[in-house]
Amino acid sequence: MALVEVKVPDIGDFAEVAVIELLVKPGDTVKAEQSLITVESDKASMEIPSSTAGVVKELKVELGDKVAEGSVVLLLEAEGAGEASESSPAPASAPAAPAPAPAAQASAPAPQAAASGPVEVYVPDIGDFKDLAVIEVFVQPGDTVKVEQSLITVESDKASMEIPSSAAGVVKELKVKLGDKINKGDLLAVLEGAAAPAAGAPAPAPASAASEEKPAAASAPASPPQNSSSQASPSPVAGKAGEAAHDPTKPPVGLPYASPSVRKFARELGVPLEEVKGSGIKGRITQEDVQAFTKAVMAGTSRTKAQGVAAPAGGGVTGGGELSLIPWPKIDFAKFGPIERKELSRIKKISGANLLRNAVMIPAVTNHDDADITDLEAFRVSTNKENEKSGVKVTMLAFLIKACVAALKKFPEFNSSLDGDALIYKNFWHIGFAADTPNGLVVPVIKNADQKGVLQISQEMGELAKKARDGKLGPADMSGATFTISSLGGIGGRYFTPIINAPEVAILGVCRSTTEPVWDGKAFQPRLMLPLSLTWDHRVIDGAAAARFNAYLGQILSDFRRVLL
Ligand code: CAO
Repeated sequence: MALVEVKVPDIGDFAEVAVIELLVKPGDTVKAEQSLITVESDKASMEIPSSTAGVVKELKVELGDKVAEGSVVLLLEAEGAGEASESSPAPASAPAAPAPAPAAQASAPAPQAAASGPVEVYVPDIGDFKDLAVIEVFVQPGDTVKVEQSLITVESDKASMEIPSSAAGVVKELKVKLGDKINKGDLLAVLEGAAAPAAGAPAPAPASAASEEKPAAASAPASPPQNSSSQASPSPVAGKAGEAAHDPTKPPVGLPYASPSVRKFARELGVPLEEVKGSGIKGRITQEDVQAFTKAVMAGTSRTKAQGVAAPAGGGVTGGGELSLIPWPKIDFAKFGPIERKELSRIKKISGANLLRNAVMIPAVTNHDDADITDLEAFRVSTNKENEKSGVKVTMLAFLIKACVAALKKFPEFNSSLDGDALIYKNFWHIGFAADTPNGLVVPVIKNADQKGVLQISQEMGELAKKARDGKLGPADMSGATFTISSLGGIGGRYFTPIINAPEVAILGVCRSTTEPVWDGKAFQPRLMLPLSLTWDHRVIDGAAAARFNAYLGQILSDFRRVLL
């Protein structure tokens, strides 16, 4: 066993960065690449990993210390001498820090002076980072942006930062989408009527920097929470977060402020980071804070905003205490046959956390019913024949959206959301529809469906479904839904139990219609029947209202003229 000094690796042009988190202590066993400390500048936050595996002997830094490239972080009793040479800086695998990208060296292409034509915005110098994933897109074509306004957030497993615009203007074209991997010099956007600063692009800002005008996060496949820097002066680290530091009645102060790994941890648990109070330096949210928050919510002593109504004191999901579940089975499947391990897609990870929260937190019930769509289907087919040349195909889902709006207007509590002990009734009808994509489920939203005809809804749905499949949906396309429809009609099946897309309070599942013998009082008639599955939140809706909603929906679908009434 050799004693090695683990040093701060090449962190680009950062002269001094503050140690804001110690992730290990003497006696801990660490793996190579395991994060040891988190450092932060005004441009980015990043975790410094260990250059080698071993046992921590002595920490050489304290919270608040300023470190630079080559500073000794800790002494490690390395596993297997020779693996790491003493006193050597961290290997290339150590996180490269984003270079601060001073204006003069930033934008990859030639600097642009005040311009009247299109201006291209490129990814500035982000140090040695390669292939950073785009996790948030803040703007869309048509938006007006200012110089330095954040356009996207990028993230690796060790750092996160926001990439600002090098120019002001109107976004003509966005060249990146969620999930893309970007590198220095990549084209980000084309602006029109832009005036770029001659000096070039501003430096990437940390994701933690407070950014203005954030789009609302989509609900089901929500944009991952992002952190935010508190501008408060440093304060000593608070004690361990033993208790839930959460009060949903108080407005959040700033945006969540946490390291990339903590934000990832919160996302995996479906914890709304903006509701967690940080106990770290400058109010930074630590992993313990997220754990304490989760414990408190599960124990019923605290609640998230999405939960709305408080669980009775001491009466959590299991009626008191934590969810006393047995541990998840850990099985070595390779013992039974050949296996292959594949990471879940980003969309699956994010939507999975949301689905789990919604499934566990909402007392949901599903009513099944059938609607006679014989005449409606005949009308749809003839409309499509008449409109063949228009290129717009009218789908059953478009009729369903229109029918649901009528039902939501008649039963407004289905178009509401819980807010503590109150209901928010929404006087707008934005209908989400689940879309299956190669990367997972997303829920684009048809806005103001009450003001649109079936043809327009069909056209918009086609465009949104294509955007979804191409991975080009922005947060604005997926936010604001008041009710969701999940249609498996094009695939098959009879009935299913969809999970409510919180903070909505109901969702309609639709399966494949089949011709069935229906008794008309004298004889069986062949009728085309559409299976409906309505899942509803029992805190807001009761069984009778749900049965009435389905019955009314069935009436509309069997005679669509009722929509006019
Ligand atoms: N009964 C019978 N046939 C149906 C039907 C129904 N309820 N709904 C659609 N169809 C038919 C359509 O008419 C179309 O037939 P033609 O090609 O002959 O015209 C075919 O099925 C394919 O329809 P579609 O699925 O492409 O179109 P859509 O408007 O019904 O749905 C969309 C669009 C985006 C919702 C769909 O493609 C999709 O992604 N569905 C999956 C949603 C999902 O995964 N939900 C589960 C969520 S829980 O995990």
